[in-house]
Amino acid sequence: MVFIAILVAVIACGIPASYADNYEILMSGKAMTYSDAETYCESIGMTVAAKAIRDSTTVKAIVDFAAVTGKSYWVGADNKELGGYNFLWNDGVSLPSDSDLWAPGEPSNPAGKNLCVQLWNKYGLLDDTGCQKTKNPICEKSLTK
Ligand SMILES: [Ca+2]
Repeated sequence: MVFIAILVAVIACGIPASYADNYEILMSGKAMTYSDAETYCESIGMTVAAKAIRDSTTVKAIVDFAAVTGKSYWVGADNKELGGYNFLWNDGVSLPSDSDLWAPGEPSNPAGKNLCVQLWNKYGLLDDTGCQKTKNPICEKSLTK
């Protein structure tokens, strides 16, 4: 049996905090650019969520919470290094364009130079979009290191 206790931190509302069994997860209530999301997560000793999104149990809890807030969230992946369809998670792992994590028809704009990846509230799945848009960050800290 997998134990998951989800307590989600929504900063804007002051509601604390989110934990899964292998990850501490913080889903911020404040929208910001992707770059600012990276800075924000780092400022609290976390990174924009990547491993937790690849973890089928944890991502389900995250998607369920996102459905409650109705927000779209940055996850830690972009194609800034390699361009095109070559999306990488921020820990260097490839995010293939045929991954089941993508929303229907996504990634949709591989010609863009600067594309970051959101957990899109429309589908509860991933979408490539402009890094300057403002989304709420999902930060993670692995508890298993
Ligand atoms: Ca897209």
